[in-house]
Amino acid sequence: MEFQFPIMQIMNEQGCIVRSEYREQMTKELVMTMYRHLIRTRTFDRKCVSLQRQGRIGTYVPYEGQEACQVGSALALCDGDWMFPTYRDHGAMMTFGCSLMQILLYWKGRTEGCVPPAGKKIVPPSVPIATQLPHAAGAAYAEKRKGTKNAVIVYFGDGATSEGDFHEGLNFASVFNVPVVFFNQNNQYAISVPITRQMKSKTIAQKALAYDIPGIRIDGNDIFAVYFETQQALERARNGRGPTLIEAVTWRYGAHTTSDDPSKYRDQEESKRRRETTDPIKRMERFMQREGWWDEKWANQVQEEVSMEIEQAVAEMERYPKANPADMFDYVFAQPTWTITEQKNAYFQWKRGIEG
Ligand SMILES: Cc1ncc(C[n+]2csc(CCOP(=O)(O)OP(=O)(O)O)c2C)c(N)n1
Ligand SMILES: [Mg+2]
Repeated sequence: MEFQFPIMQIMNEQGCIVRSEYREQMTKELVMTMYRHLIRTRTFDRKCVSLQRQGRIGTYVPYEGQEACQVGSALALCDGDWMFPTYRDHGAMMTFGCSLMQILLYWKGRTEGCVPPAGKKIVPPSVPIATQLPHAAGAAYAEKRKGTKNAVIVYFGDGATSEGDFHEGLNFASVFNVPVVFFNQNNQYAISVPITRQMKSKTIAQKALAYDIPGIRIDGNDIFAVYFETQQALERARNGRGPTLIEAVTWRYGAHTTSDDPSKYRDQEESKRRRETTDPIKRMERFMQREGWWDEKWANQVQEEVSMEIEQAVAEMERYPKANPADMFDYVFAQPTWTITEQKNAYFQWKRGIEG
């Protein structure tokens, strides 16, 4: 059976608008806000890779190349909405209001990095693949029962759609008709496994058919397609019209994590070529140039401002009080198991030994 899910674009690779019905909503103000967030997220990501290489944070998960997915979708949210991110979605988290210092603390391995900012419902990143989808469906169900207009967005990768939790999350959301947007970033790899080796379906969007919910396939490097489609999905959710599955087709330029070497499983030329052709930031710059909105001086100033903000956050993270090693054991269960107590005692015995 053939399912037709063409990739929807609003702006093509050359920065031309191909869906004129959206043109009026693309104000200069919105475009400048989007551009600032794109530069901020990319600069932060590069800084984090460098901090990891210097041993100043732990293992890090880069998202470079996927900024339009994360910025565009996060900007479409309202203050009272929920965000359920994965380990690769701190670009979305910072755009929605999580501080850079908080995100740095997380990558430093600190539990404090998981505390959501005041007034924002940003759940700590899920590392176990797809577990956040049923949680998101549950949070959306709670909002529905409370009778609010709040919606939920949940992020996940292409690999996550091969997990049972993906199907359970979509099924619950569909059956209970709850206000959730399932936002898939199809970066075409689950670590080293290309999408063609983990599913026979040609698209992820078509999986929505099984749950009788809208499935939309968009160009994830086109920030306008991401922003407007997410906004419409959220709107449907708020108006009692249930969940949507969005497949945003994208590409990660770098490694899966800082412990991965992508040259072992894919041709590096592909990422190099994509940087020149489909890059979400270059595309936005081409659009701004076409509109006559491009201002080199302003762009330099944006870069300077975000770099300064990032440097300040790094300094703040490095001044943060040292972690208490007992935290590693105390926050696993509400009541510690005997194995954890044994490990804790062994650790402190060893520590006393080396400290004399
Ligand atoms: C339940 C579970 N199984 C396996 C892993 C190991 N693992 C970490 S990331 C990953 C790949 C996920 O790929 P995808 O969903 O496409 O997300 P991406 O990393 O590409 O953003 C795997 C298998 C895990 N974290 N959790
Ligand atoms: Mg993936």
